[in-house]
Parts: sequence; structure tokens; C-alpha cells
Amino acid sequence: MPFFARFERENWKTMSNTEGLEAAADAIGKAGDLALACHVGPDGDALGSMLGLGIAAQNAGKTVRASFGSPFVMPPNLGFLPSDLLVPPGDFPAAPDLMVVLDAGSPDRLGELAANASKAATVVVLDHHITNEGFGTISVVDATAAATGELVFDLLGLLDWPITPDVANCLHTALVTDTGRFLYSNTTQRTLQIAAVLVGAGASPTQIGSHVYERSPFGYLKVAAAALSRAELDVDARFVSTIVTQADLTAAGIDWGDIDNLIDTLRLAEEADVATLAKVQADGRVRVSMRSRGDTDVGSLAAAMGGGGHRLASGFTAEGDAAVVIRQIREAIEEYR
Ligand SMILES: [Mn+2]
Repeated sequence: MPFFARFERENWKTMSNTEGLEAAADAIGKAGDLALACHVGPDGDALGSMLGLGIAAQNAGKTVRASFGSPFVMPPNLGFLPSDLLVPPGDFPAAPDLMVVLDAGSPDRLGELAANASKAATVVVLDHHITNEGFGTISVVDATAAATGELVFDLLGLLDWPITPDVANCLHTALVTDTGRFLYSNTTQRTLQIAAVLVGAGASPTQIGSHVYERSPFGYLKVAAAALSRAELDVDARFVSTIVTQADLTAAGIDWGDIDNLIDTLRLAEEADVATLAKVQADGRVRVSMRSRGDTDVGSLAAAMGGGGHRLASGFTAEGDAAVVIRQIREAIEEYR
């Protein structure tokens, strides 16, 4: 096929490569009501792929409800996404006919909505986490996709549902955030081809960039300064880490959603292959984010700790002292190189 023909609407279908996706399109196309859920603590891909699919489905005449498990708080830097479809998890259908789960590698990533999924007649899973073991009635897991938004894009092509500017902006947000602005190693020619179609359909890279990357409350600077001043580098282990606590956030008047980009500053330390940010919640639990430059499979490391993610970006939640959790990671690192 000529290169540019791949951008033509009628050729989108040929870009799809999974049978599961056709089964998913069939189930979604036939449904009257759709219940959509993404992972707790949603990022740009989780929300963007869910809302993009939801808006397209609503435009196609479906009744759509979308949600994510507690805490039900929209991340501040994603507040620009059209969120009319969002309902609190308590208002989510208890036993949906068709539930679509996006960007969640396992049912427990749904929080309390895992119970709704267990009662749903049909569960379609769209995901790209390599740690996804394949749950749901129809499981579409493509670890070569940079974002779940790529799978939604293919799905809309199969369904022949229009990509309106709102849909395009949601899906482009999914691609931009999961690829680190098209710079991470998961970025493929195909990712950029899809992005080109989305921008052509009305996505605004400038709007997405200005909200997601170019603004933070002033308190973020204070928290980042405190966290970075406490950062520790283990040169032998090529490991940099730091801890942020609820007290840091409270003192600066900001929330956890405001520090989503902090790990990107921590990981700048060139001496380290692995960067680890431990976030001590108000209830004492420790939410850990990890990034690798390429030599360490932090996805498998996180999975061994009860979490998940990708080879170079992952996370898990632990009980106990944050400094002890960080020491455990540092001691385990060699096994994953
Ligand atoms: Mn994702």
C-alpha cells in the first residue's frame, strides 16, 4: 500500500492486526449500553482511550457511562479532556451487559469496579501491558502498541465510527502521554501514523502539551525541591531514589495528582539506570513508581512486588517503611538486568 494511503479512512482496517479486536468491535457495535472503566489513578492513556471510545460510542447512539475506582478525582493536568461521560464508581452499573476495560493489566487495577466487572455479562479488555495475563471475555492485549489509545483507534476503524475533534484529542492525549511525547522506545512508525491521522481529525498537540507538561501549581516547585534535595544516588547499583510524603504535599497545598511528572526530573540523573519515587500516602501505604533507561526490566520487578507496568516504566504499592521498600528494590535490581 502506498505510504500515504495508510492515512486514508478506508484503509484503517488494514492497520489492525488482532482477531480479538474484531470480536471486540462486534460486541461493542451490537451493544445498546456501554460501561467503560480504566485503571485507578488514571493517566493520559487510561482516560484518553476511555473517553475517546466513550464519546465515539455516544456519537454512534450508545448510552455510555465511564468511570474509574476510588479515589474518583480527575488528574488536574488532564482536566481539559471532555469528561461529561464520567460517573462516580458508585453510579457505575452494578452488573453491566457489556463492560469495556481499558489500560488495566489485571482486574485489581480497577479498584472497586473489579466487582462490577465480575458481574458483567461480557467484559472486553483493551490493553497493552506486557504483564496482562488475559482476563475478560474478549481480551485484546497488544504489547507492541505504545498506548491503549492505539487499540481504540483501530477499534473505531473497524466500527466505522467517526473520529471527531473531541475523540481525536482524547486519543492523541493517550499517545502523547504514554510515549513521553513520542520519545520513549515504545514509539513506532505506526504510533506516529496514528498521531498524524488524529491531528488531521482535529487533535490539538498545543493544547495537550500546555496542560499536561507546561503547567503546575507553584507548590509543585516546593515539593520537587524538597524531594530532589533528599534524593540519593547509589552509583554501584546505578540507582537513584527519593521519597515524597503526604506532609510534603500538605505543606505546599497540592495533591498527589500534581506530582505525576516528578519522576521525569528524578530520572535525569545520568549515573542511574533506575529511578524510583516512593510516595507515602496519608494511610501509610507506599506507592512506588520506577523508570529504567533500558538496562533493567522494572516491569518484571514491579510484578514481583505485586504491581505491574511496562519494561521501562512500572509501579506497585507496598505496606511498610518507604526507606525499607527502596532498599528492597535496590537489592533486587541485579536480578532484572
Ligand atoms: Mn497505557
